[in-house]
Amino acid sequence: MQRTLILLKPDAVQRRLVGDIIGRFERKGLRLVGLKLVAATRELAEKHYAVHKGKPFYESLLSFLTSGPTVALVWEGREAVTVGRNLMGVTDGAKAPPGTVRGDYALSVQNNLVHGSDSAENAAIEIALWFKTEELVSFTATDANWIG
Ligand code: D4T
Repeated sequence: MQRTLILLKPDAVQRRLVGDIIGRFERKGLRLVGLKLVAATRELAEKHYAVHKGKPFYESLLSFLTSGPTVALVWEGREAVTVGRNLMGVTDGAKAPPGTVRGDYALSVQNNLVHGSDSAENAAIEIALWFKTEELVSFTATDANWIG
């Protein structure tokens, strides 16, 4: 069983796509164990995107992530990291295949609606960055035998 951090970035909230995107993760069978609306501070955005510090798009990326509310989600399930990345599609919305969030709704590289952890190790770090332990609620899904 794995957990992943998924962010619905400010463009997803502004474009009223929150319900649609959450629905995709729910219907796939992942369990929602954390959910909140966050006005990301510069400090939080810097920590989240620390790996990109120094890159040409870094400042613009920070401005984007701090420009409005972000929905932070933690999903749990089998291969949750890979499943999350597959539901999102590749970074560049223009190249993401139809059927994925970015493939269906994004054209941009920066304004690509969602973030998803890229490894179980990074998921643990990112979840700790966005959530306090007591904000995560683990539960047994009543349909677990059907979904696996
Ligand atoms: P995130 O981290 O948001 O899930 O996106 P990806 O994992 O798909 O992509 P990434 O880490 O390579 O990039 C993080 C973030 O930076 C934006 N970006 C990226 C950008 O604005 N310009 C660029 O040239 C690149 C490569 C998009 C996502």
